[in-house]
Amino acid sequence: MGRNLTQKIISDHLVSGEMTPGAEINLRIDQTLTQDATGTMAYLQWMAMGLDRVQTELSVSYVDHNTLQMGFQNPDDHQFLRTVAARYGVIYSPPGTGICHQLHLENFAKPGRTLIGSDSHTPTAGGVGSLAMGAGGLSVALAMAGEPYTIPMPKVFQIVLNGQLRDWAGAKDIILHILGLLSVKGGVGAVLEYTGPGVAGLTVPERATITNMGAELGATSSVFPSDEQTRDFLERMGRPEDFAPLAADSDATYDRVIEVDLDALEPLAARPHMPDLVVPIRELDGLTVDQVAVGSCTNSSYTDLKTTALVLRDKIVAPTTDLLIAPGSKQVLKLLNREGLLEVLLDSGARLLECSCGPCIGMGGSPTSGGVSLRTFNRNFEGRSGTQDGQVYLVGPATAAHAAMQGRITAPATWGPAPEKPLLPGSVPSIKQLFIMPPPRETASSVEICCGPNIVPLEDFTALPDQVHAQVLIVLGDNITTDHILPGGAAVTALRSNLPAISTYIFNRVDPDFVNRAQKAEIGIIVGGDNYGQGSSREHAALGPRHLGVRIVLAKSFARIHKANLINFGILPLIFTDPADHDKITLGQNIELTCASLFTSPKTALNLDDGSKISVRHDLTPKELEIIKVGGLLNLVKARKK
Ligand code: MIC
Ligand code: SF4
Repeated sequence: MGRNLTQKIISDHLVSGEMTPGAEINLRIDQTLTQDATGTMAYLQWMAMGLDRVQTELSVSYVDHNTLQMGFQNPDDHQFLRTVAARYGVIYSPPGTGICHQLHLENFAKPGRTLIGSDSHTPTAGGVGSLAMGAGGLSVALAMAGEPYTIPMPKVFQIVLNGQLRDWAGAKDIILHILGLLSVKGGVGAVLEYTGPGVAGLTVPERATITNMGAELGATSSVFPSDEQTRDFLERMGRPEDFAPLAADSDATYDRVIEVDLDALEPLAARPHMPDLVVPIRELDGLTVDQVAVGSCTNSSYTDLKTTALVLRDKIVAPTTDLLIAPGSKQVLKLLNREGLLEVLLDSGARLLECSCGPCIGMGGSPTSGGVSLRTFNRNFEGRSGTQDGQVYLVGPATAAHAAMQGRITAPATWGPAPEKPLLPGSVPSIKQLFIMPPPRETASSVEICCGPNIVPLEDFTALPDQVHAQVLIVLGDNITTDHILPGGAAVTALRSNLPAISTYIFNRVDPDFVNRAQKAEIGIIVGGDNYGQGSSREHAALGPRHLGVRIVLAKSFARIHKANLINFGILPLIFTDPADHDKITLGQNIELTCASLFTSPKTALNLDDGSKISVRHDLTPKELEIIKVGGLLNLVKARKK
């Protein structure tokens, strides 16, 4: 029987396990990436493993999230990351070089390779046919140690693209359309594999926009075949030797088939405050726009910024609107400069930001109180922009540029004829010299690792007691994001290397009394709804609660990366047997659980202090149970080394 592309890459990298959806598989990982906000923790964990040199084909440490350097904490992090990279054989990308996913796509991603990254948008590399997945920092550290990466074998959804994009519709509208169809949890447990006649017409930057936002569907990964577009892109990037053709067999089968008619697509937006609240732009006609931001790992390629520039050529941004532009990499910036487009953007009144994540994670660029912000980004969760009541709409670059010019959203029918699709120029400037290559193994051992005072080694975590008496610390609804659990923004993100300090921010935007309650209770339990922990890969959303004594999260269902992070740090993810029981639990209630029973049966009962019982279950593998029992994966790794 024919195989789809996902199955081919998985079987090429399968170390053990059965390729049956849901069964545990272990994959050999070729490449890893980290970014600064998750990287310090990842490398602290790597160092705790006591190894000498990374074992992967390629590992890169990018600094792109927090580059503000307000105070010593953040530059100390960068210095730590630079010295760790040199010491252990990792390539270092200094602050200002660009956003990890854009840089990885341009410089390192290869068709058919596996990549895990301590960032949820790592699947961007699926645009060149890598099987790329977001993971917690500890999982990435283990992959750097040469350990296989464990995931449940994903289902594979075939997304058949028919026809071609027309008028002002762009790649962002394809993925927004799919988000509208499937919802923010519609991709959980699946890889989205793109096929069909519409694929050939999409360039790699367009494909990368689509695979990037597969993360918003909760998908394990998203992947495009490697074809003539891929060859063309890799040639322009100066690395033709990295091309390899790759496609599904013609008789491949899939777990689900979703057809998308590209001819019928029009510019779309995701309304506040979820990426799946998708509406046509024409329905937002007339909405006043206070801020427009173009950039992020979703839409910061040269072609995205060229689209923006073509709309703004000889035009001026509306006086009531602030236009921010963050190019995805220095290569993009150099190209814009070389092609005369930087001048177009600057002359229009756009503000040029550093090549970094910037406003996407609240590093400056927050909108006004209650202000409407149109962003070419991938997440519009409440408060993520840094303005709690900011109204963030996710759009493509063409919509963003028109709104910046008009100061309001206008119907695409009034925009006039769309320009020809922008393409990368034939020759592209290299920025390879900006990556700091690690010294050879023989000299690397003499590199001194600089560890500033805000960098606190990870504490030891205790094993799970057989019997847990816990207090309900918070009861939450569906789709709680990791931004709810631990906000981004400059002030909080500067503390990513200091667990005791950052833990004081857990749930602070949702319930400012949470930390206080958690500190008083000896052991805590968090109660969530469906898709608990969607969004980022930040381990701190598991580590913080663990530091505050949380040992159980009971939810209707979990997002993949966050669930793995909970397990990695010894927090038990339990599921309601009957989701309706969620409403029976109240804040402050005490519960009792015989954890020992979970090791013999996946079902058990929670005893509530009003005398009632609630049936709960887990879907953990024997290995995951063992990790939780000993108090976390690092404990297990250390125990095995002894
Ligand atoms: C995000 O987009 O939410 C982030 C910031 O890139 C996170 C990582 C982090 O919190 O450091 C992600 O997507 O994993
Ligand atoms: Fe950076 Fe935003 Fe992309 Fe996260 S989603 S990696 S914060 S640009």
